[in-house]
Formats: sequence, C-alpha cells, structure tokens
Amino acid sequence: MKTIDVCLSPELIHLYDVSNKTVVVVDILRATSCMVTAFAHGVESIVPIADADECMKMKYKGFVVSGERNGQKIEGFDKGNSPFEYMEDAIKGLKIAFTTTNGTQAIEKSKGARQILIGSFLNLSAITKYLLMSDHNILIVCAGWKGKVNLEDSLFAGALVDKLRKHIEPDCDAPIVAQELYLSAKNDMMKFLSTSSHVKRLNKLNIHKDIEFCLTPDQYDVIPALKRGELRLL
Ligand code: 3SL
Repeated sequence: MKTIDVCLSPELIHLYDVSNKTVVVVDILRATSCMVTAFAHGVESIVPIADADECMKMKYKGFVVSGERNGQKIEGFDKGNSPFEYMEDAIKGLKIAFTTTNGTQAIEKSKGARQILIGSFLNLSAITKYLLMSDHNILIVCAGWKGKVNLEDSLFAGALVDKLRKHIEPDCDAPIVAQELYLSAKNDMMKFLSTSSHVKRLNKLNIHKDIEFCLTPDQYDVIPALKRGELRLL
C-alpha cells in the first residue's frame, strides 16, 4: 500500500526522504490558495522565489512580480497575496514571479522531491483524485509560519489524509494527528481557526473575506505542479 506522511513545518523536512515522493506543498493562508486561484483564471506560469530581491529582478525579464512579506504587498511589486487579485480576466496568459513569507520557502525546501504539487482547500478534490491514481508515496509539506507549526496548514493536511486514508497507510503519527484535528474542526473551520495566530494577524489587515475564501473546498479543478523551477498546470 502507498504511504502518506505530513511534515508539519519546512524546518522538519530534513527528516524525510523526498526523492521518491510526491510532495504536496500547502500554505492555506494564503500563498498556495493564491497560486491555485491564479491558474484557475488562466495564468500561464508562476516562478516561486524564496528571496524578495531576486523576485523583484524578474520584473526586468518581463514577469509580473507578486507577493508579500508579513501579509502586505511588497513595495514596487505589481500584486500582493490575496486570491481576489488573481481572479481578473487580465491575468490570463501572464507569467508571474511570486515570493511569500512562508509558501515559496516551503516550495524551495521541497526541491529534490520526485514531484511537487500545490495544494489548497480550493483544489482539495482535484488533488485527492490525482493522488489516488498516482503510484508514489506522498508527503504533505505544511508551510507553517516562519518555521513554526500552524493550524490552517495542519487542517488541510488532515482533510487530505481523511480523503485518502482508506487507500493509503500513514507513515508515522503526524498524518493521524492532522486527521484528528481536521475531524474536530471540519464542521466550522472558521470558528476553529478564530484563535489561530495567522488568522489574528490577517484580521488586523482587514482581510476576513480572504480567510473565508481560502477555507472553501473544491472551487477549482486545477493542480499546479513544479517543472524545471516553474509552476504550470499538471
Ligand atoms: O507566508 C506566506 O507565504 C503567506 O501566504 C502569508 S500571508 O497570508 O500573505 O500573510
């Protein structure tokens, strides 16, 4: 039977052998939710970049530069990190260079994996279907917050484990922890997350509707995947 494991923070990734695994990177609030939304609205490709200055340089190569630090759009950048900025018709066909506080760092740290996919509640069923068909063991890498574990990414990990569990064996205890967390939160995830550190942080920026949207399952049937340093539709 295939196995599934959950890396609750990118700081723990050295404990896993990713070379033979499909890695699903998740940053529910809000990086991977934005990426999935952008592809669902016709973006051609996204280059995830860990460093903000490196990302800015991509502007001179014709890329739209997007992202945030500590939740706020970076000065001089074209776009920030709200999914609602990636729903316009004008984004069709764009090439975006993207940097975020945690999400793009988690992608960087996952490099070396057999395959890297971008997950969010918005494409939960699409990811589930794909993983059920694939032959490879799975690792969900939660972006967390600056190396620390967070609730929202752990909840997504639990939701995915819950959907796959009948067909896939947990490799360790983290998938069981995540699934239990999800089962206790699934009926009202907004309420469950109301005391989480990142929701409190984002509420200060007045972006309640982003949080609500990012927790909505199955809005889009797309899976972004990393190929030669850039994300494209699978
Ligand atoms: O950390 C990240 O990658 C971001 O998604 C954080 S924020 O939601 O934009 O604050």
